[in-house]
Amino acid sequence: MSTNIEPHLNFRAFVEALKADNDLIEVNDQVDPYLEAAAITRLVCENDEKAPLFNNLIGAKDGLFRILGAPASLRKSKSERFGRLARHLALPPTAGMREILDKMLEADTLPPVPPSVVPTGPCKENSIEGDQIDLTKMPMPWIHKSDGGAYVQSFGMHIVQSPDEKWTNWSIARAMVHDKNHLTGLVIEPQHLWQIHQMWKKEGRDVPWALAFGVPPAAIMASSMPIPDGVTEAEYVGAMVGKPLELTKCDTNDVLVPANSEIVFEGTLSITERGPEGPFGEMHGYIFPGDTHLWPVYKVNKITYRNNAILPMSSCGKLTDETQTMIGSLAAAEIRKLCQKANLPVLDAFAPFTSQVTWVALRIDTSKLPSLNTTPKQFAHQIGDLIFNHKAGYTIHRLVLVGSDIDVYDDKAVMWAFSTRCRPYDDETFFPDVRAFPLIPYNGHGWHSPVKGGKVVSDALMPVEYKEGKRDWEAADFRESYTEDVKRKVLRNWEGMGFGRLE
Ligand code: 4VP
Repeated sequence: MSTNIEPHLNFRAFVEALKADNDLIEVNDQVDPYLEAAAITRLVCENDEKAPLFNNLIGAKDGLFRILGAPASLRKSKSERFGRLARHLALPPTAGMREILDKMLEADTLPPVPPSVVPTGPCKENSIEGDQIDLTKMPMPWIHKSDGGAYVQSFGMHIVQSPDEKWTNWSIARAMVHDKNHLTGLVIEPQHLWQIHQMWKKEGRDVPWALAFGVPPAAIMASSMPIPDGVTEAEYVGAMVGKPLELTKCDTNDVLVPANSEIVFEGTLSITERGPEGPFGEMHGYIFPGDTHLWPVYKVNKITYRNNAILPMSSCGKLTDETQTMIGSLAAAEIRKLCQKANLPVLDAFAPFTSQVTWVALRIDTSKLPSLNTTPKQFAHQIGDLIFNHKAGYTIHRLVLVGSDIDVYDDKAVMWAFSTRCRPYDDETFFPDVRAFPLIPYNGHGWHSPVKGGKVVSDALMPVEYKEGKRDWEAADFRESYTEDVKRKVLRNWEGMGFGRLE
């Protein structure tokens, strides 16, 4: 009997949990996987609407496939804003971002829990192979009109292993349909998929590979997080959820996949063959039509899948979707951990959505600042050198240092501190020699190197915080500018006066 049956360990149960939460819309009318499903999902993301489950796609056949859009986007309700993320981790739907990120970091401090290998599982309920496979005939989602292809892979999990078998990496990286049995996709430095691809290149062999869709939600979260090089996500997730993940062997290679995956592509990632890939409407909210490049080719030898399989899809772009809720937030969590391990007084870290997750705000324990005996320049260098030279800081171009009074999970608070406490240029330290993130338009399509420089530490700490470890101002807001008596009275009478309920 499987023990991986709860929503965070089983994608099908996760879909049921969203339904029970009244956070799912089942779309039973026929929907076109060419643009229509993604357009609906895009509007869902732009309005924090319920996740759409497309049960009736044009071209679906023999159980391949349905689509779940917006699997980890936001909910409209303020108190359950991160409810869909929380359900990935068996947290209550009211969990805040700090609680979610703490859960994701917890495994770093726990002994790894290796997966258990099981003989079979739901992912083996159906299969096709060889000439039966024609990816061009399946209801592959075409996500943005100027995309270079049908991006079947926006939320699946690539599984590759180092040639010495010591490290098995799980990660998300985009991939599109190339022809009837091939995909092309980004394999980009310094990502772990790229690192392992390099290792096999040295060996002169193609990479045994699987791409699993609809994996345990806790696993897809770890796949999005920049955990350290060499750490096997299956063991990290096992530690995080407190039990082994059940994996089963692919039929045509030795790669182990979550046994309850919705759909599994088995095959190889080529070390020699490349094909046109992109463009793709990306996480920063842009697509550059015609911007096609050559990237490695994946060959699909066999597909196994659950009955009535569900393909998860991220219709990514402008706020707010999985590329912000997961990529940004989880990078920030890892950055917090790195700072704390280096004994820097960092209390919280978060990538404000309104920065399109190109910034991370670091909440500094202001009370500790005087005892550091540091200067703003030294402090900025200490933090910038650490984070911008580390893979976890790859996607982040601005670190904003804020005082203890700032809730970094509140974009408005971060923007307030940045705008009013960090004097442009004078309070900023630039890093022209570190690795840049080429996907950001000002890098990949700007005036400067797409892969180097353009990073900054913006110091929004005030001199009094460095010198005295406390602030000498009050915020001109409801919380800080009124007496407790007055606030209590206002809140008591609020709805009676005819104002709306405060959530
Ligand atoms: C987190 C990195 C990243 C790399 C490529 C891409 O398409 C999205 C994110």
